Amino acid sequence: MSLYLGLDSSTQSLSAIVLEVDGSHRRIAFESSIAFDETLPHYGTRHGVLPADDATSAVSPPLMWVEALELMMERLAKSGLDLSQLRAISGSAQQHGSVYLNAKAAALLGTLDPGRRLADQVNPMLSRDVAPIWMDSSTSIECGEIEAATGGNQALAQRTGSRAFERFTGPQIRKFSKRDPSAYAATDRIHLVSSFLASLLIGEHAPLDPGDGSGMNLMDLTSCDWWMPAVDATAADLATKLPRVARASTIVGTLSRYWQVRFGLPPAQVVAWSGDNPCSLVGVGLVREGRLAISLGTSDTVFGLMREPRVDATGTGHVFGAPTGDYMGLTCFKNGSLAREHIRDRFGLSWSTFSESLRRTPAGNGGRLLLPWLEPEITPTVLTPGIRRYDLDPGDADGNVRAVVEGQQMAMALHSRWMNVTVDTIHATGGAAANRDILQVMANVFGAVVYQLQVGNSAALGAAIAALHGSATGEGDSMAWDDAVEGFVEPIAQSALRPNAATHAVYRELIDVYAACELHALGQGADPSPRLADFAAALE
Ligand code: ADP
Ligand code: XUL
Repeated sequence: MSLYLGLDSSTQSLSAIVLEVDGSHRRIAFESSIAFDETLPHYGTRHGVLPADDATSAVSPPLMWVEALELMMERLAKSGLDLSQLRAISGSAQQHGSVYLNAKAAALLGTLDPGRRLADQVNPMLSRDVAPIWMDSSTSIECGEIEAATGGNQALAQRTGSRAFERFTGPQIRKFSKRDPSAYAATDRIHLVSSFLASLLIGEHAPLDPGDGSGMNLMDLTSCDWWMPAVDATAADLATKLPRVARASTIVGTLSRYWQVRFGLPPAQVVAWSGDNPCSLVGVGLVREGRLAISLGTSDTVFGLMREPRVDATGTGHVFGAPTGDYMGLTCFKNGSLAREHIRDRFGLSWSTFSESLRRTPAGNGGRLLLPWLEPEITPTVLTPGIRRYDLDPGDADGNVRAVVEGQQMAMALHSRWMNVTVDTIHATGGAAANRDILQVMANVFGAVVYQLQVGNSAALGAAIAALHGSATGEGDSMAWDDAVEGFVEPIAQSALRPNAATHAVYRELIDVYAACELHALGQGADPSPRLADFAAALE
C-alpha cells in the first residue's frame, strides 16, 4: 500500500487529498481544507486577499500560505494514516501569483529549525511582504510596454501562449521593478506560488513546471525555456532571478529534515508542483482531447486538453502546458463565485433559495440580462468594474439570480469558441459545481451533457495523481496517464444533466444578443435595445 499527497493552495483555502493505492485498489484516504479568512484571521484577508482601496490591485500575504501549509502537515501527521507509506507529494496553486525572496533564502531554506514555526523562519527570506495574485489587474501600462518590446501581442502569444495579460507574472514583475527598484534589486529569486511552496517542502529553491510557467508571459511554450526577448523586456537581470523550468512529473527533491523531525513524516518524494488549472485538467480526467471542463471556483474557467498549441488569434484565451506533456486551452473569468455570492447575499438568499429562484424563472429571463462585472473582469477585459443590467430591475431577486447565472454561462460559451471544440460533454468542478441548478443552465447553454465528479476538489486530486505519476515514472516505471487517473476521476453516471433541445434553442438566439450587450457595455457597439426587444418578443 502506498499513499500520495496532493495539496492545493487556492485563493481562499488550502486543501489536501491523500490517495491510497494498493494494486488495483484505489481510494481517497484523507481530505481536509483550511479556509484562510476563518482559520488565519490575523492576516486580515477577505476571501484570501488583502483589502485595498484600488479595485485593480490584489495582493495576498505569502506567510498566510506558509502558515496554512504547516497547519495542514500537522493535521496530516495527526490523521492516524500510516504515513510511513507516504511515497510522494505534489501540489497545485493559484496561477500567476509571485513570491519574492532575497539572497538569504537559499541558505535559510536548507537550515530550517524543526523547533520553530515555519512562517517565522520564512519572514526573513522575503524581499517583498506581499504577493500579487491572479485577481490583480493593475498592470495595463506594463502589458503595453512588454507587448511593444516583444514585437506585439501576436508574437508574444505565439511564443508564450498568451498575449500580455495584467495578472500574468511578467507584467507584475515589471511593475514591481519600476515601483520599488531597491526591493527588486534585493530580490534573488522570484517564485510562483507553486514553486515557492514546493521549495518549503524540499528545503531548497524548487523549479517550476511548464503548466505554471506558461502563465507568466515569459516562457517559450514549445521549448519550455525562458524566452529571452520577453525576459529582457520585463525587467533588468530577470534571467538570474527566475527558477528553472522542470518537466511535469519530475521529482524535485524529498521532504526535508524540517518536516521529518517536526511532524515525524518520512522523506517522501516531492514532485514538481503546478498551477491549479493544469492540475484540474488531470483531476477531472481530461487526459485526452475532445471534452471540456468548467471549473466554478473563485474564478470560473473553461478548459480542455490540446495535442498541439493552437494559440487564440482573438487574444481572449491562453494556451498552457498540460501535466501530460501536451497543452491545454483555457479561458478565465474573474467574476465567478464571488459574483454569484454577491447576488445571493444582496437578496438575503441561501444557496438553496438561490436555486429555487433559478427553478421558477424561465430560460432567457424574458430578455433581462446582466453582465457580471462586479470586479474588474479578465474576459473580456474590463478595468472599471460595475454590474451592467439590460432591461433588468436591480431589485428583482429572481430576475437577478437567473441573469447572473445565464450571463456567466453565456460569457463562457462565447469566449471558449476559439478553442474550436465540439462540446458534447462537460466535466464540472469547483465549489459551485455542487449546485445542480447552475449546472442545468450550463447544460442548456452549451447543449452538452454536464457531469459532476466524485471528487469536488479536482486541483488537489490532480496534484495527488501527479504525485503518483511522478513517483512511478521517476522510479523508472512507465505509467500511462489513463492508468494514473483510473478509479479517481470518472464522472458520476447518475449525475448527468442533459440539455433540453428547446431551451438550448433559446440560448442559441440569446448568445448573439448577449454578445451585442457586451460590446455595447465595452463602448464598442450599438445600443442593443432593439435586439433585446426582438428576443423578448420571440419568447412570448
Ligand atoms: P477556489 O477556486 O478558491 O478553490 P472553490 O472551488 O473551493 O474555490 O469554490 C468556492 C466557492 O464555491 C465559494 O466561494 C462559493 O461561492 C461556491 N459554492 C459553494 N457551494 C455552492 C453552492 N451550493 N452553490 C453555488 N456556489 C457554491
Ligand atoms: C487562470 C487564473 C485563475 C487562477 C485561480 O489563468 O487566473 O484560474 O489560477 O486560482
